Amino acid sequence: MFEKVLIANRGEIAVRVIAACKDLGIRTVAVYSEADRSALHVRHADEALCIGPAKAADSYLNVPSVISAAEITGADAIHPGYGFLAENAAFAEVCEVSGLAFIGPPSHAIRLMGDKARARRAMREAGVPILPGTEEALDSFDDARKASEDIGYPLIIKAAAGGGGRGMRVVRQSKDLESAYNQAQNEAAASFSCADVYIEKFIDRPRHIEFQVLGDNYGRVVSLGERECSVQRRHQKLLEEAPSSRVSAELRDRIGKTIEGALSAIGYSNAGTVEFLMDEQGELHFIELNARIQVEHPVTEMVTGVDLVKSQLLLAAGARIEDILPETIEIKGHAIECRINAENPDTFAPSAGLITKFVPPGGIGVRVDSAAYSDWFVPPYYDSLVAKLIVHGPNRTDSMARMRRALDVFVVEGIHTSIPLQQRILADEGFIGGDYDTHFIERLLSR
Ligand code: MV4
Repeated sequence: MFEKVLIANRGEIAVRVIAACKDLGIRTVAVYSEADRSALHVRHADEALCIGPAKAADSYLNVPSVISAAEITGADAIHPGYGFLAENAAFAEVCEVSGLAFIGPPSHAIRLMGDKARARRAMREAGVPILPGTEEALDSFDDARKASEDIGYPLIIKAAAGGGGRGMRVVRQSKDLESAYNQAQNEAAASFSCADVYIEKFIDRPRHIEFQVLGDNYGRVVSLGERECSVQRRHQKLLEEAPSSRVSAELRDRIGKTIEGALSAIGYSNAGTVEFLMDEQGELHFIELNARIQVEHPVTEMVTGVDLVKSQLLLAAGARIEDILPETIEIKGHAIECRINAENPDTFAPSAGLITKFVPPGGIGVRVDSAAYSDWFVPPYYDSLVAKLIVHGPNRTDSMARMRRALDVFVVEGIHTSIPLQQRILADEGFIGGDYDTHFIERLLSR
């Protein structure tokens, strides 16, 4: 096992990774920017090094600074958390050649999944259902025209280097294809320095359902079931739950087996999330694979009892799946996570500032993953997540009741948060009935 792990991240995920290291008796190194001197992850780690100015590009994203910090402190592994360097294949490669274990998938798998068109082909070849569309970047508008004739309308043009919703164009009629194709290409080039785009059949009212996997270095991959992530606003998830009320045990097993085989075939290891869209018929279609631990991983931890971050550390150190996981993964009860963001309640713009009072809820079935505390200043440079509130109960009804109770007593003063919006969601009949899709928040806000 590793002796010392450097956490190349900040906020709640850095605190979460440090906790898993401590549980395993591993020493920890925090890195921080000049804006994060008083951050909680700095206090929790055994050692901490300042790696640069507030701007992420100069600190948390600065590869030479992060690698130097690992070398100076004698760390033998780096955990990237999510965001920042987590899905940077070049960074994973630098770790690999510097003799530092990268706690995540191998760089070749990160690179493959970073190209969404190639990822589609790899998954289709391995038997995972995908939407009709192209499996390579389009070479010309002529290519797009030909593809559109097979796929039909509506269709969606996506950036190959995109993901998470940026650089997409929905096209409903053939007369709009050319301008959409050109716009998508220009946007892709500007946002990702890669103009490659591909086409997919468009699903109008999808549910966003994703499967958690863990893989070892010996070709074994295991599915830990799904999360329902359709409650989102402008591609920012606000609430996630596990399991999904629309996924039967039969569908969970079938898709689980399929992705286990597919990821094993491409040499995937460590943690990953396979994203699907569910259509109106209840069929799942692969769209992307996220090669990292995700924000919403706790809901899977609550219903499976598996510590995913501890598993990442053990797997990266060479453990076998059969030595660290139960023989069969059972889904027990129901879990919900609310992402408590520091945001303006009207514009939803991130709102930095001093938290004058922070009193998180507790009690049976309640977990809070956070790096916030009373008198901490939320810096304006990073994402606006101040806490993840996670509840677990024997079933969805009890889980929702626990979430309402926890939201009601969660005290965050000095800044605005998303708590009032999440209280509205938990009071909504559509949500309570489990009948919602990715347009749910739009409809809620227009009422
Ligand atoms: C789609 C889609 C409909 N059809 N692809 C947005 C995020 C990115 N990961 C994929 N996204 C979508 N892809 C096809 N073929 C609709 C969306 C989409 C969406 C997906 C998940 C969660 C929220 C969403 C909000 C708007 C659009």
